[in-house]
Amino acid sequence: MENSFNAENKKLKDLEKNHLADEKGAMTTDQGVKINDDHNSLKAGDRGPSLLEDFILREKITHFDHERIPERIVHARGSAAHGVFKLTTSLAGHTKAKLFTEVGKEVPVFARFSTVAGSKGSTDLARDVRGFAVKFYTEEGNYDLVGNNIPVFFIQDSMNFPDLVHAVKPEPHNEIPQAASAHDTFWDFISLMPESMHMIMWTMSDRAIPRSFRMMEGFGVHTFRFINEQNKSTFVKFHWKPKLGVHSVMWDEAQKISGKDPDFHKRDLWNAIESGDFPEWELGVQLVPEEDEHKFDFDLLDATKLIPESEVPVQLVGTLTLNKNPDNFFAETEQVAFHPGHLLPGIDFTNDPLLQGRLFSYTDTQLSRLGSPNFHEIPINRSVNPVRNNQRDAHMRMQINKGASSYHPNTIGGGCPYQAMMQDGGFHSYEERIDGKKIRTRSSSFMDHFSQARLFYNSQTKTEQQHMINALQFELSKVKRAHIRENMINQLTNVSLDLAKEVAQVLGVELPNSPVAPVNESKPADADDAHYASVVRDPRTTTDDALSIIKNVKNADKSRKIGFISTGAYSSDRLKSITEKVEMAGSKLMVVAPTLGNIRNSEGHKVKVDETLFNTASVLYDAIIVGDEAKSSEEILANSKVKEFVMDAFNHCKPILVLSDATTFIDELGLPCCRESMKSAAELYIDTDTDTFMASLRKHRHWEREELS
Ligand code: HDE
Repeated sequence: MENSFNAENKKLKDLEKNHLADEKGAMTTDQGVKINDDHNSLKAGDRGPSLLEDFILREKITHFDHERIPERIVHARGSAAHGVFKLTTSLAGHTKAKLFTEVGKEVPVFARFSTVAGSKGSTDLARDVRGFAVKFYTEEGNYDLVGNNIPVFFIQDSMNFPDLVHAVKPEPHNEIPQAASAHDTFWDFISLMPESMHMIMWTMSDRAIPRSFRMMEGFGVHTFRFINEQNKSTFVKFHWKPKLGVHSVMWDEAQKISGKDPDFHKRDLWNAIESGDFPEWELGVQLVPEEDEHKFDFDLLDATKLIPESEVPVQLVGTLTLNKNPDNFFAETEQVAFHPGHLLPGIDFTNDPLLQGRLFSYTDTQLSRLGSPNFHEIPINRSVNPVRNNQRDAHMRMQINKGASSYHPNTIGGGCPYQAMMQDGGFHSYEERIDGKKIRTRSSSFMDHFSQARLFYNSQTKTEQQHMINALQFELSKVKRAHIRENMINQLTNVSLDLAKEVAQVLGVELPNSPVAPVNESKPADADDAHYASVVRDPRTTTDDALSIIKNVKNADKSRKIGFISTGAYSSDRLKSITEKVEMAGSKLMVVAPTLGNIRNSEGHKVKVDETLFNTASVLYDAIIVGDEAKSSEEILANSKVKEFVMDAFNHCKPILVLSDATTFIDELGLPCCRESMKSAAELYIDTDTDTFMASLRKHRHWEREELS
């Protein structure tokens, strides 16, 4: 059997090779017949009607007519890359999965990042959760870790998922708005689902507008199980930690990027990999011994909760490196089929009711999206371990199964394929003891909806809290129905009265003096009233620094795009030394000038222009260098595009290096915050020398600037 599979596989590979070779040769029909004329249909006379017998035209148009497949219901817009995973620390004590025990072995992977709400052609910079799905092609079979860049989810039970998605997608009557949660149906649903408040805190934070896929964390979200050789189980939560650190953009910036370059994240990932700047993440695990299942003040099975890193530290155990872009977007990124149920021996599910629903959904959706139960035969979905079973036929079957038996048990096929013993790697579900009534309810251990929302809000810096307030003000002010805005303010009072107050004041909603029980708060039938009230409205304010982006800034000077804005002439000595420093840090300097081609420096040498002031924008750079020793500040800022560049960079708190006379430059800029009392460059966080500029870059942003105006 194995030989026949390998032979088939080889045949397919040869076919693929031939196919590729053919692209360099003569054009053919799908049947391999060489085409002599691909520009004119067959007609009766040179001005006559086209003929039905034109099989070449019919084949071309029929194929074209069927080119699209349904986009994913959620996570439709995505970008992906190939890479490798390498384990650095064995988890053999906890799991028998070779992926997590064979240190140093390179396992091929395919990772896809996505936005959730928008269609395939929507913008990358929507305020949204990002999908972070990784397929590991291991020798024991495919393993998919299908996670997000936020460690919790909106809902606790899969029963609510279609409603959540209907609510966030464009409204059904007019299909507006695209890729945005700022509309009535989303907030109506959220205002009636108190359990969503923790996730809402995350989506209203800067986590929902990442600077790059390469600069976001990933989380498995659910609690999974590891099973070791002795069949002992350990609970596990998975984390991806980006080596470039976690960085985000600002909301105003995100909206502008959406117009200037809706493919910003897609392009960023593609270009980084093409230039050999391979993105990397460390895989982390939080391990909880089975005996400790109930030691937390939340339920490990509740996907709206995380395990604070301050309670269970994340152990780093391996590295993911993405090192190759796909050859074909459709064949790979579009057709890849992830599934949280693609598991390996040594890894198992828990009874998280959100996860349990997903186990059904992902195969089901592939059947309608990819059209056949044979989707595992599409090259990107194939297991590297040979597939042998008695599943047969169906649409688009590629494998040519040989022999007379397609059932088990059999004698005709010599009993093959046979069932693998557990000790030979046969998958064996964890023998969890289950003893319960068949019941349609929510466990009372799932009832605390606000403690972790508060934990998240309280763990943020003032700047981050302000961004969350601004986000809620923006989103909720887009809601037309006043009662939805009111319901939302009531929800927020349970997270923080201060937060609720700040948001309420721009919504024209009156703020209650104390937390208000949200509409539709569902108290589990078995919960005691007093206990329920104390848990749900628990005023504790704990913090965990791991939840803040700003408290953990690192490597912000790496892999950045810095715009050198030129109006024509500058001192080459200065540029050379800046370029050297920027490149040494691992970033890139791009020359932006009024026209493409070359500009001349002050010594008359030609310098290549990368982008023009008209085809790019400040929001597409991480930092800018502007000014010119050969020109006055007045001359430089007379160009309105340059002024716009600087103003945006200033407002988005980006590092700015000014090479000309800074005082006049600032004066000419006419920053609103400095009109009355002229501020110095340092007070405005504008740099005038390269070293301070490089230090600014390492901070990512000068958030202090937000407080100037
Ligand atoms: Fe998904 N989800 N999901 N999801 N999800 C899909 O599967 C679903 C959930 C996630 O790059 C779909 O192939 C249900 C949580 C990612 O191809 C669909 C529920 C998390 C991706 C589906 C959830 C995710 C998907 C759409 C609640 C984080 C993109 C197309 C019970 C842990 C994978 C597809 C890719 C995609 C269903 C909740 C992550 C419809 C029913 C929680 C990253 O099957």
